[in-house]
Amino acid sequence: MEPISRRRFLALAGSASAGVVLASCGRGGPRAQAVGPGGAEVLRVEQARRRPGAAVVDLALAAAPLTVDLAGLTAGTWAYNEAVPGPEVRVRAGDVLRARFRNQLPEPATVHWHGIALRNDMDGAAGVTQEPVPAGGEFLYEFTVPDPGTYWFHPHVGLQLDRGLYAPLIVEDPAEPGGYDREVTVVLDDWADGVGPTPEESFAELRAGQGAHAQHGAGGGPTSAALGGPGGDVTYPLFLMNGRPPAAAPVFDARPGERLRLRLVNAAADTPFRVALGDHRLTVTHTDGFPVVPVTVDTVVIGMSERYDVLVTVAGEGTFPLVAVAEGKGNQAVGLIRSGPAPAAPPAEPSRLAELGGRLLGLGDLQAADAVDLGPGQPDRDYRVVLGGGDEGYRWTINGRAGLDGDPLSVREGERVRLSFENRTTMFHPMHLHGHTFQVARPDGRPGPRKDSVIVLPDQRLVIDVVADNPGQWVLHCHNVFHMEGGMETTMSYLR
Ligand SMILES: [Cu+2]
Repeated sequence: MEPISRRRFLALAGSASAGVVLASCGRGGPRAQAVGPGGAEVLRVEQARRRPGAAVVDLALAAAPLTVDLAGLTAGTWAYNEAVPGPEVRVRAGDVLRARFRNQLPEPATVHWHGIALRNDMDGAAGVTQEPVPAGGEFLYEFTVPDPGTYWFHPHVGLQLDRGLYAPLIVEDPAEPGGYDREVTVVLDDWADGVGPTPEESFAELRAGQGAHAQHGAGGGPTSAALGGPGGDVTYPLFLMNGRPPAAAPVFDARPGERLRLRLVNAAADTPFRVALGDHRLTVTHTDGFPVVPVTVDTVVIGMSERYDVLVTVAGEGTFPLVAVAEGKGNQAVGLIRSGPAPAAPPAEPSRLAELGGRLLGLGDLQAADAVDLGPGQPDRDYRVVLGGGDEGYRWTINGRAGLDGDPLSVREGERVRLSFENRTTMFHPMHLHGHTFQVARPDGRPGPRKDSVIVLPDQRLVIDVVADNPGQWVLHCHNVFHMEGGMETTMSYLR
């Protein structure tokens, strides 16, 4: 089957009312058609998701320049609705989210609803599912939100995610089993905007071989044992929790003995975080929105774009540091859980928390809850996805090709598709598939977790299965935004 290049796709999508692209399937063979973002299949699946009488949640969302105060440092950035993070959006599973997006930035932008199994034409992937919204323009995103869990949204144009453009999207479960008294959303970010180089300057440095990557490429940079290599490529002056640096750490009030559900979101561009709570253990209940068999650990490393929901039982009265150390980098973001009449002062040296060196959650500790287990099955298609590059000119590749002009991974609706990642680079890559929640294969044969983003370690081979039940054109990419901009992206392309 002849692959469809992105440019050809866009050219043809614009001329076909249903967004359908024709691709010839070799001389004399049957013709295959790619399912366009607004294709009939996409609309059929959206119709099947939509329940009669579903609530519609309206959201006015503006992206615009903003000046923020970071504990006395004044920084210019770009943000949603004049806040970093942007507004926490809450809907219930089954609701329709209708977001009127106004782009008041000086350049084109989109909104990508990360992790949501939504209709393809609302995915916000610039150049794949829509043309970016021009400066001064508007776009109406309207889609059914099918699955409960912790999600987030951000732009899908260039390096914009590295600005302040991110916000949590919490999808409540109408059948929530509960088991906690209070929720706390914790959004982590690496920050240089307005106080360091722009994302474009950092990227140019990386391309020129002057960045952190060149240093660790020479063997002299910091590494993380948990990640088998460096934590990232860019040095950031600040790490933020809910938009605040450690000197203005956010305070989360609680009561002794309460059970808290912490919804941890890593919205950073280039930084994994190791999270721990002083004097507490963490019971992991969900990752990337989907439930797992609960497992209790001391600390978790969260790759870029991943989410972990953890339960903690507040030990008593006191102020407990919630620490997110930039893994392999060293600085940290900090918050405080305050219970009872304790002062909101951070204990000394939170980075020395014993929990940070305690039992670390491994991917192999996670098992899908029965309700979301795909079950055993032989794949209808099995693709190797070789992750390469990172050396000359900061070019990153999938199956030897950089960028969306490479061969897509063709699938058909209803198939079970296996992707076998092989990481041939010296860095970890948090690989993210749009529009689906895949299942990670465990070597022991037990059902691995359902996720939409998964860390693939250097030299690792990691296998995921995905049920192709959401037709369209879906980006598969590394969620280090510099790696993605350097070429580590492709598409999973539905054919009919
Ligand atoms: Cu990467």
